Amino acid sequence: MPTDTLRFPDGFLWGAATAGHQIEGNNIGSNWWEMEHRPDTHVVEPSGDAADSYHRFGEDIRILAELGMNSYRFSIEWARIEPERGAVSRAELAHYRRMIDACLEHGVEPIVTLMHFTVPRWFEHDGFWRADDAPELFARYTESVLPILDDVHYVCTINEPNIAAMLAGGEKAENLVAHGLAFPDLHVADQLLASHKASREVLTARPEILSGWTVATQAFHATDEEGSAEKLQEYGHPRDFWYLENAAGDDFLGVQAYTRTFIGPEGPIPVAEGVETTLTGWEFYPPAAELGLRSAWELSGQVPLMVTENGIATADDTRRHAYIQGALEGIHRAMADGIDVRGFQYWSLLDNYEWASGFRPTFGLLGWDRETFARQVKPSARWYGEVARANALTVEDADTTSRS
Ligand code: GCO
Repeated sequence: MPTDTLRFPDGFLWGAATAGHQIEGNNIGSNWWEMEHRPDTHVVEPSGDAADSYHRFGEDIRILAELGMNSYRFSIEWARIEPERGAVSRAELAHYRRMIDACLEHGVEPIVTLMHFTVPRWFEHDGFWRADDAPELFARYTESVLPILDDVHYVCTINEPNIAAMLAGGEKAENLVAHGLAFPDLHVADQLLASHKASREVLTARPEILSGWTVATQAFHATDEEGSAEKLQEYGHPRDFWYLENAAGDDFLGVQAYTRTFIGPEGPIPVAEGVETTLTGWEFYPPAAELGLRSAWELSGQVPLMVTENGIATADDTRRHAYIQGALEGIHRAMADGIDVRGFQYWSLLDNYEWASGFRPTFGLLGWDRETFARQVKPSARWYGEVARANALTVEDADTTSRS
């Protein structure tokens, strides 16, 4: 089969993403831990020890680097840094500094997320994002973290504020995308934006840091029916576009994309019969990242972008390879059209705790033994690491494929 090579720019950040609560284990001070253990909880299982990455981060970062990646996106748990209102743990700050150091020692660019869905219990009890002082509290937390950010260049303030606002609107976090997204709590959306801005303001004390938030893009497609295009705007704006527009002026914007959503005149349509779906029930749709980038670039007024999450939950690792291949081809097309994309962070480095769905949807490049936590490198991880090392992707020749 004739092949072609798609080159990526020097310094392109090839990595994988994780979130503290989903991999660390025993994040007991967080609102999610508390919720997981309520008698009436809707989550299928608690996070427990998760992947024990709180203790095994050194090994995880070493494997990532040895595979060929040059960046790692991970999050700091606010609940560990500030377990009680106003009480900052120096030991936990030192823990996350060790993670940053582990990255630097391996030549890995650390991409640090400050808030990936979970917040301290006390923050939720004191009014959550609805509390008047929420932006101030988030800024104060950012100030606590500031001293450990030496040599960090990318900080994601708030992960998926759009999903966070929908969760706050009462949605149960059970596979939002597959069943249509709840209407967001607009007050929470405003509070998240204010918190993001307040955090960015604090981060300006370190001019070497580029900061932004990361948005879940949905690659909406209108059906041919009358009214679908209008519905797409009405549905998409408060759930997706508003967050991209409000990234205007930020240093960068994270795009997180997995699948697409069809919109008919009445709203979102479930995935059609016979279409390949993943373990989360989402359509297998590799161009999602490209479409997210195009939408983010346009709506933000050309803020530099990074794919901060893109991936697939599957038990068939060959589909992961195919998904990443397709996604990267699309990202390359977007870049060839002049869109500034700084990097690609596959979701996720490890099989992890997929929130209310528990451990069943496996997104990881690495698996791990449920008894011993021993890491297992999947073939897709070795292949992806080689792409990263080469800074180039081999594709079937354009003549023999339907690349357009
Ligand atoms: C999110 C988060 C991740 C998820 C991932 C797969 O998008 O919900 O950023 O925590 O695990 O997106 O659903």
